[in-house]
Amino acid sequence: MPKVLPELKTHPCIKKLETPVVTAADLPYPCSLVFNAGVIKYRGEYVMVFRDDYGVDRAGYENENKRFTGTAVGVARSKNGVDGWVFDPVPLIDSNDPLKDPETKRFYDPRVIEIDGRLLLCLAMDTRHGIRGAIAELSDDLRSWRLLSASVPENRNMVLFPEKIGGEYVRLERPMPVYSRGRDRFDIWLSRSPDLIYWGRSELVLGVESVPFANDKIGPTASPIKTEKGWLTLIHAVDRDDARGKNGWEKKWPKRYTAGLMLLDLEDPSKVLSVYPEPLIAPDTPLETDEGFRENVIFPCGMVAEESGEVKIYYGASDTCVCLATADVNDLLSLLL
Ligand code: BMA
Repeated sequence: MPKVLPELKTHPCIKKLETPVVTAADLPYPCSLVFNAGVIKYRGEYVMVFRDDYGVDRAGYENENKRFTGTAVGVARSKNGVDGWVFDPVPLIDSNDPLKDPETKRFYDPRVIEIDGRLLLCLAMDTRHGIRGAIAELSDDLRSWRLLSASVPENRNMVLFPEKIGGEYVRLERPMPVYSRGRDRFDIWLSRSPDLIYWGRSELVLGVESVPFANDKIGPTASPIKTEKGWLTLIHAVDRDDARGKNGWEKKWPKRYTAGLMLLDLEDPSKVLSVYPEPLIAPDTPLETDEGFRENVIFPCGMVAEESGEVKIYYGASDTCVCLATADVNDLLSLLL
């Protein structure tokens, strides 16, 4: 597609794997697009929890105005976090499940984390009365789940810090205040909870105006990584230009998604210590700019810190497949100190 301006580049400390780690063809059940995946290391394996939109192909979408018939959340495991993903035979959650609560339309964009031996999922939850941010618990065998809490609308992009801070669970989140801001101007907030159910003491963390490469909205991406200097925290950032036209399968899609980086205070993570003023990961490979459902979308939901210092960043590319980028933790920190 034509070059998207202003030009934004991936920082040289980031290495992108050339081929996606998971594509739609890999799944053992219906899948048109597989993307936005949370990943953790769990019991000696890498566990991926991903989003699967299914029910239409590009020709049906573009020529016959058909739309996706469902959204599922699925689980896969791998020994090395790169290849050899083994998929559970059925999705964990399916929007066409006849037993689901009819108020809920679908769950998507999963983030997964282990806290004190409990496996927790953050999910976006579309309901008949608005978009909610949900927190759920996953069973040890990754085959079942139960909802613990869901926010009032409109909120999504929740991520949990990987441990309690000051005795409380803490999450980053992104409410969507459409009335007061006049248009998309959405920021990153934080809330605390004694039990993962009751959430409060909410505070603004970062406003969209503090991110020079965003003019629309920002949001949390993956659970932050603890370092001696602070919580290493990825964000997603959206710049919008309504003059942008046809994009991927869409007749018109004016937004570009990049990933950015910030450092939060260890003891009080509502305090921002530093924001890197340029994108960390921008859409700049052919797979990210010229192929896929919505081009120019980098949407990370998973970050794994290896003992070697390598940080694995899993991101949805073009809302189409799951890709992996890596960086050294010290290179990332040096952008922020
Ligand atoms: C956001 C979410 C994401 C998606 C992104 C780009 O609003 O819906 O799931 O990846 O848009 O389309």
